[in-house]
Amino acid sequence: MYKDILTAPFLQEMCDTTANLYRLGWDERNGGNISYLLSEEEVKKYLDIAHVERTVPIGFDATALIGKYFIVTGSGKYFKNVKSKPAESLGVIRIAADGRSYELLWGFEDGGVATSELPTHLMNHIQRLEVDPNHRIIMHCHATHVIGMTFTHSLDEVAFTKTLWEMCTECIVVFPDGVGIIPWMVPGTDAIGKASAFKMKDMRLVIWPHHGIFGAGTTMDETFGLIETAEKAAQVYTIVCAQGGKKQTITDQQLQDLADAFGVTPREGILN
Ligand code: 2HA
Ligand code: ZN
Repeated sequence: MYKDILTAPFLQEMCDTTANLYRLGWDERNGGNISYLLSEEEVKKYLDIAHVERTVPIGFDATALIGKYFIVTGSGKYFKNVKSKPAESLGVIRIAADGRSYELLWGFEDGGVATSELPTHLMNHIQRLEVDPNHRIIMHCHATHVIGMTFTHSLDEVAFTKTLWEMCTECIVVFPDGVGIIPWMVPGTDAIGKASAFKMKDMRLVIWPHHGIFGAGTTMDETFGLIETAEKAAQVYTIVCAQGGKKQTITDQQLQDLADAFGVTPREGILN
């Protein structure tokens, strides 16, 4: 027989992470979304994979992900409530054989559907899997200080990355690839998905100006930690500006020394 899906580690990770993102103030109302690539072996312990509740159109060609399973947050669902209402707030889906729809195997019990940002999530998964076979997670949230910085700092991604690296010593070690920044665009569209996925080729953090941030990673902890580190740097930047600006900083040579000491390669073109 099947084990109770409410006890599944992947479901508990979704509940814990959405609760944390809410607690930190980064996912007000229905803000934010997460998708987590699961193996068929994991899903089979909890669900009859031959039983499909509903089939839902995706609206673009996700052929590269046919047969892949994800647990995803639902459209319009509040991160505040995921822990108390997992079966309404979350869904386990499989990309259908036509590549243009997904099969709902479990969840969204009040008739809901997957996140409005599904195009960006799936396009990002396709892109990240091409560069990292261990890739699993796409996470989006409205990280407060990162959003704030997109009003006051240049949106040039080289300059933005350099500032974040300067704000906390560990940043260059956590995201040596830097951050990508796309132009302001309407969320929920294929166009914003394509623009984000293009950036995800070279980096695991993509900022949507005046909106939020996307992170990609191999585990929930690692992806959360990536966003958390960028957000912390943006918070320090906010404080530094409020205190009247930098009087001294971590130099480019010191950033390079850090990269050397931790064995990471900083993105080309950022350090002088
Ligand atoms: O799901 O965060 O970008 C709500 C959002 C859309
Ligand atoms: Zn958003």
